[in-house]
Amino acid sequence: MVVRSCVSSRRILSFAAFASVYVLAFSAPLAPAQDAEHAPSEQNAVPSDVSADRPPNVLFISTDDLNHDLGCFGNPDVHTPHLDRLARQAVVFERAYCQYPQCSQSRSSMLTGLRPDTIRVYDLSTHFREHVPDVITLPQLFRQHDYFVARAGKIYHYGNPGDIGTNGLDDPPSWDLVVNPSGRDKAEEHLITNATARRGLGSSISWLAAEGTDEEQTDGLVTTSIISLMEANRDRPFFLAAGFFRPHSPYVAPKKYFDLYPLDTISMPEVARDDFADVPPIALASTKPWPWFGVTRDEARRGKQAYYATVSFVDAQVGRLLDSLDRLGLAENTIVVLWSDHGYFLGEKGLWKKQSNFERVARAPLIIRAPGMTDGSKAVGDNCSRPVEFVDIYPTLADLCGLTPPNDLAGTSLRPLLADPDSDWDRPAFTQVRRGRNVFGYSLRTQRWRYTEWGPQGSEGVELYDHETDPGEATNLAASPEYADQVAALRTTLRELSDRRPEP
Ligand SMILES: [Ca+2]
Repeated sequence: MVVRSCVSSRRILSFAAFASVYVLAFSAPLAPAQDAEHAPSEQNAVPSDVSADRPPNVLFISTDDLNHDLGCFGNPDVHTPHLDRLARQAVVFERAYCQYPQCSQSRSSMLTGLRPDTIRVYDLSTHFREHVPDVITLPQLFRQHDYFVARAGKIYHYGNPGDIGTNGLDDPPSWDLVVNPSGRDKAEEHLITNATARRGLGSSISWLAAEGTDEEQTDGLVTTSIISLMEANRDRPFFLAAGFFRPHSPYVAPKKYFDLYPLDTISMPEVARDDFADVPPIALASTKPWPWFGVTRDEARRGKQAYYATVSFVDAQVGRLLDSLDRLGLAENTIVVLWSDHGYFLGEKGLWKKQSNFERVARAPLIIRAPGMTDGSKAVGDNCSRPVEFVDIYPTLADLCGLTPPNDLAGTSLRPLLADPDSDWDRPAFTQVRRGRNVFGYSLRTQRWRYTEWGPQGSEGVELYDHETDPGEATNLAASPEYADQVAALRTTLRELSDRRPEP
């Protein structure tokens, strides 16, 4: 079994890859070549000599298509002990929202700190520098301040799994060094069961309970790479981005993670057709065939089982990263951010995947552990219920590290909520999605309400859901006279954003 990895950087002096063992050699300073089995043990861990006044490091953990079905977000059925551990040491943002519920649009927005309408990224192929060529991205800002900045795996968009092992739709000015691992999941795609045979693996419901170890999977290699980079750069400020490809389809993970979810414990939610009687058809346009992309109930259960297996696999990789921060004495001076580019349906409402404006897709995990701010404060382990946006991540990290960000960022620092998750907060969250060439749905989330308009001035439909009484968004209240005042107020706020969309 040959595991392949591509590394490129102006700072690299040497690169070596050997069959069966994944080895990286980095410069400045040179890291000892090693693999996961030969990583330093607790006994020979290097004691911390991190100065208290050194700017904090950032460990940025990105997941693909990870939804809220996690222990730390209140789902006891999904086995995520390491994310739960991180959550107990961090602030969990229960209401964090993507700006666009698809990979490239969400990632481009978050990493530039600008909304999709500003960077004009509405599809998977447009690079944000086509419209904002001189933008300073989040990692680029850290490079400008003499951090060592590197990624392994998917941070900007990649076709997943098609582009695994390549640079994908990367942004070279963002990085000092990049690592593009490719593991068994990629090499053994022929073993995957695809229940949606007409779909490519990236848009499929498909699964594989894989042979072999975590470290042979692409995401295991991402983890090993980031651990090596931590070790090599522990003596200077770093921004390291671990970009996991799972739980995005195909749902591939080592067998032991499937064993956590016996199939007879996996059920599918009942689908009520009348749930959609009050929903504009355009809101559902990404979900054909309905329900569940046309698979059988049993196939849907297997898909859900496999998705959860990949979640637990990614969770274990997060655990390896957190353990390494501890072992290297870096935890006390490293901000840890975990996020997912958007949420994900697993059969609720008969829907699967993303590209909608429903809560389950607009909402995605965001966890921030900020040493020195949350430790010892009442914020530690608290959940924050204020609506926040992924464009807030950029100004937050700049703020926490004392860096001056560009002055035109769309978001705001979450520092007040990290200090006290119950702080007053009146900012709403916006999510948008495009249908066809130029019809948009804009959605606004406040602490209580979700309000969505499709087409110009809502001409293709309007939705209003009361999350105090209807977290599953079963009843569209937009046409109810008793909510007219509420709709009017939310509409005004929504259109402050949607009316600014530039001409195509
Ligand atoms: Ca994604």
